[in-house]
Amino acid sequence: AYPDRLNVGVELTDAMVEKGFGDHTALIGNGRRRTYKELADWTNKLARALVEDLGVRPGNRVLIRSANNPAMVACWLAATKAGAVVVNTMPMLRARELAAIVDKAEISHALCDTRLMDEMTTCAKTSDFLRTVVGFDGTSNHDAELDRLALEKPVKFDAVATSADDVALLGFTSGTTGSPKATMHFHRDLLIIADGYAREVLGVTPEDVFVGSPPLAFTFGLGGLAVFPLRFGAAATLLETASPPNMIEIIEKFNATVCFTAPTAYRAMLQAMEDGADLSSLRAAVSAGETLPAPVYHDWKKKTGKPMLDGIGATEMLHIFISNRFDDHKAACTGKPVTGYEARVIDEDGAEVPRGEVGRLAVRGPTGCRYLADDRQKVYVKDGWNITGDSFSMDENGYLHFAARNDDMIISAGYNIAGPEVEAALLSHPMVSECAVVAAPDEARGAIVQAHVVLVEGAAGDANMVKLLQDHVKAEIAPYKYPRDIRFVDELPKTATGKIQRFALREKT
Ligand code: 3SK
Repeated sequence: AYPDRLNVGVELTDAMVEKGFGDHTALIGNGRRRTYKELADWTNKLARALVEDLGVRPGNRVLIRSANNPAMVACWLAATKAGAVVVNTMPMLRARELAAIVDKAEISHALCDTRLMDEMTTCAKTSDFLRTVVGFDGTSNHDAELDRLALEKPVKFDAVATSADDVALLGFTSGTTGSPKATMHFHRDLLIIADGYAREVLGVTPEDVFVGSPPLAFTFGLGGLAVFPLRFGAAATLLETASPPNMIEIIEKFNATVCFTAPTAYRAMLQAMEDGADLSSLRAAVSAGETLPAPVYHDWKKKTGKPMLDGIGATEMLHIFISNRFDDHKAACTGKPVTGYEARVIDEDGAEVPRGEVGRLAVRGPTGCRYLADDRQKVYVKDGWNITGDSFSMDENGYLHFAARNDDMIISAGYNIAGPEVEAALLSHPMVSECAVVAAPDEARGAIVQAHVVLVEGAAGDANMVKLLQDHVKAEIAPYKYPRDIRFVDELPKTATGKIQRFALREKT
């Protein structure tokens, strides 16, 4: 039960000070530590600057562009207090990708780490919606325009008394097609995921210290590295570059207790433990974003004596809705629904399949999919059930087991990459006549982007061409999406009606 009027920005800051957490550490990052009181004051000053100087009004859509750092969290909370609907975005996005988001979400204001301004200003030149772009100092030196505007403001701000079911956040997901979809989440939803998954499954306490790799721009990261710690008076450590060595350094230095990352990073941490890394402070290792290989689960248990908690979430559902528990976990198993959620495994007609058989995973619960102005809503939500893009089976005891991803999404080292978007980038090169992109299994990354390319006549499919095309994709779209494996072929397998048969390429890999 939540009050009708609720602002999640206030709940995670001023309300925590009122509850007595003012002196507790809230955020650690970029060499600084901030208490809940400091965070409340900082976000109130920023919110004043947004409203009084930049004209942010309730319901305005505000984009934030930054790597994971305390300033990004402060900007998110400040814009939320001002009643804005926030879109958090990743630093890797190029102007074209930002423009698609700006247009879809009708963004009026963009708050951008000054180190990432170039692509933002390029994007602003092409947008009819974007009125204001303002820089903030992601290094926490408070040395940018937004910081200067905030500096002289009083530390009190009358936050907008939003309704619990006002939209607070637009989570973008590129889905299978590469054309971005925005999922709308309410102020209340952000508390539900904390009071559900984080409380019930993780048992978060004020003594916890969080660390992890998912970008705050994804709901996985925003929940795991900001909402969950701040809801319970715990501390969040934020890393701009969350490589396994950097995470290990933070775990050792701050005795981190809860880690959110993908299996690829846990594999590297296991290796580092062999070389002396001390991860004994971790009480909860959450694995999500890609399926947890059984050997990683077993090795972790053997080395640490604690379980690794595999779970599945989705931007559409906001966060993790099926998970293992500390006292109920097994290998190659995603666990059971988080309290409040229900899961079914269904066939094409929506009928439940027999236990043990693979079908489509359908879930419903207190959070769920609401796409912003998108016909794909009808496909994702049927009769109140969210039809995820995953195939699962449910065993006799109600445990869910992942089988496959239904769509063309490639999950590589925790990143979701839409195959068609990479194809579009490749096709924009004059030497490429046709192409198809699929996921190829990979030891280290789980999967990699593999491109099958037909070149224009006379072009040579050699190592130089591989490099040329890889560089081209990196310049067109976020570099992590580039095809690590390129194969030159004479023709692509197609149906009689000319559709490329990607499954035939997958079978070859
Ligand atoms: O698994 C995911 O991709 C995910 C997405 C959003 C929130 C949480 C998770 C684990």
